[in-house]
Amino acid sequence: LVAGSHTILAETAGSNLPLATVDSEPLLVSADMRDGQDLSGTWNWSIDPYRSGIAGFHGETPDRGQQRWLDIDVRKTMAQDNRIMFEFDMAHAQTTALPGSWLAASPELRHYQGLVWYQRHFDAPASRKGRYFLRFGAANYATTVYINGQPLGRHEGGFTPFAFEVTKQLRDGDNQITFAVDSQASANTVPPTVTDWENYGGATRGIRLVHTPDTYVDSAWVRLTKDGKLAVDAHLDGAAAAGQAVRLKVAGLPVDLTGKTDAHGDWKATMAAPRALVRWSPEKPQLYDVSLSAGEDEWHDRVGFRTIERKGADILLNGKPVFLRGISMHEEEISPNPARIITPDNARALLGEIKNGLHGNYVRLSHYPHSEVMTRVADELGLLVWSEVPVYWMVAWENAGTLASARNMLAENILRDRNRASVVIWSVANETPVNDARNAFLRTLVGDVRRLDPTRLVSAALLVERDKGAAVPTMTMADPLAADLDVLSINTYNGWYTPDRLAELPKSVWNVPADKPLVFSEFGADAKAGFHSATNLQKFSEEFQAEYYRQTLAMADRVPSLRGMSPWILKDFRSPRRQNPDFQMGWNRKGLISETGQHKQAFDVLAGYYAAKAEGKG
Ligand code: GCB
Repeated sequence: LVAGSHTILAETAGSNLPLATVDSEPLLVSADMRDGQDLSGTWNWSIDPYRSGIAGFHGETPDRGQQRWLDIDVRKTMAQDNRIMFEFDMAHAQTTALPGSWLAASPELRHYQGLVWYQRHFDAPASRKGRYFLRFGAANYATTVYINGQPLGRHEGGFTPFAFEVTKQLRDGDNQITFAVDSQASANTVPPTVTDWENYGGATRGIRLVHTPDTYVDSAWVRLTKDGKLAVDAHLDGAAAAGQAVRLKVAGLPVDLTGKTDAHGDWKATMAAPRALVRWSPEKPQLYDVSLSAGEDEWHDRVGFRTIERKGADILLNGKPVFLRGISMHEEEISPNPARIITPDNARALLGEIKNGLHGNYVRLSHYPHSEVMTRVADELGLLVWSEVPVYWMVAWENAGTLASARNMLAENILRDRNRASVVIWSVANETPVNDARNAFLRTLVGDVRRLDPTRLVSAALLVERDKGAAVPTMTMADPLAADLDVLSINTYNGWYTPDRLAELPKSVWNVPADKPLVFSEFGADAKAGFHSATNLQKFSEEFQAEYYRQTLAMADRVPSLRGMSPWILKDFRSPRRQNPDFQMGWNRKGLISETGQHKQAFDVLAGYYAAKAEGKG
């Protein structure tokens, strides 16, 4: 799927184990709709700051003997034989609940970046047939997984799913999973060490034992094409994958498409979309139960059907121009102590503020792929989605391993979410510096998007050049990557990070290509909820932020090719960069709501603007 080999990031311990990528791992598309055993709940954990469980004192990979602590009763063994000694004993280590980052789980881990071991036991299903896969929704950043003491493999990247087949390794009765997850970023990781959000280490999304028949549908993509056809692409895995009879049905519609897989287990088919099909849109987020039967397997998903296109400067949803009334959002629940736990309720609380509170139709899920729960809830509520990979600020543009990692996470994200009607834009980067190595890196990612999913729009949040001599704020899009993108996206902070007077902002001049849609992918100002400064409009006051929004929205109204915006940001979020003791205390305060959900004045400014736009008055 991703051409070229994956160079393993050298600094990751245990790097002789196979790396799970889209080319080597099962994809298990729509795994959340499959039978399985939820392995959430109580796990034992132990920190390992020197990574001594995963590498010897000269950096060598430990042999089985050294790692016997993974699956024996350490206490009993040491009591019986005084020649034996282990420094890990996971069965007697402290416990925590997964999923969720360790940062929020224990005060002693609040600022811990490094390796943590997790272990739990579970009973395998009594009469087993078919295949079993251990699937992680995401673990941040580098994960090494063992079952019953045996290594399964590794994964890199903190925001996309991965799975290992464990059919042969499962034993009757008690089984045990151990994994080591290392959150430490480096100059070569994606993202690297410096960002503006909390690096939530750990297994932040669900862990499940997924069950399938011997031959199963590993990936399926069902969609409406621009020329009005229902299309399916599927891939089967297993001994009976080739020449298998397959059948696609859509509940409530006269769709019954049959065929046979080819010698590789692939099936592609199209049919005219039924007249009765109701297209998915934010106004009517119609979803259909889709099933694909193939031998013993029946693959399920809930899918919306819509088209998305660019025509000149317009974005067309189902053939009609749409203005993206959005906001940006991190994957962080509303809570005084978030742990990046996205349950359906947490996702609905966040996205509901956008849909119902702000009168929005769009969300930028920044700066990395969010939980699959989030994009499912976006489908259900009717919010268009910008989905992004964490190629953020300064990445090791010249490092082949870094590029391989970025390509793999982009592919994992696209393959996971291609069936989500909500997702309309894939973004490949945020605020990256223009230079040849970066341009080549990002063009490779744009090419990957076009190959894996030519049906959606491609973008990247870009920076503009500021004309220093001009009398009014004058910005020019000078990034050569603009030519490669469908949607031009600009992050702007004039009036917050620049000394521009807010009243001057509406006079701004934007020199951007007129023939492509432009979105303001970010603009924003910090405000501490409850801090007021009505007369002087001091920075960090709610009044300053509200006035900043009024003036920036007035500016936006004067940009002819503007087709949407996702101001920064829905909710205050944890960021180690933000240490002002009066206002920030470790939180980026650009939220329109506080971390506990309190609305600031600017929320109503944006809500009023979007309400007018939604009624066609804006
Ligand atoms: C940006 C970044 C975003 C930051 C934001 C800020 O341009 O894209 O990640 O959090 O500015 O608050 O400075």
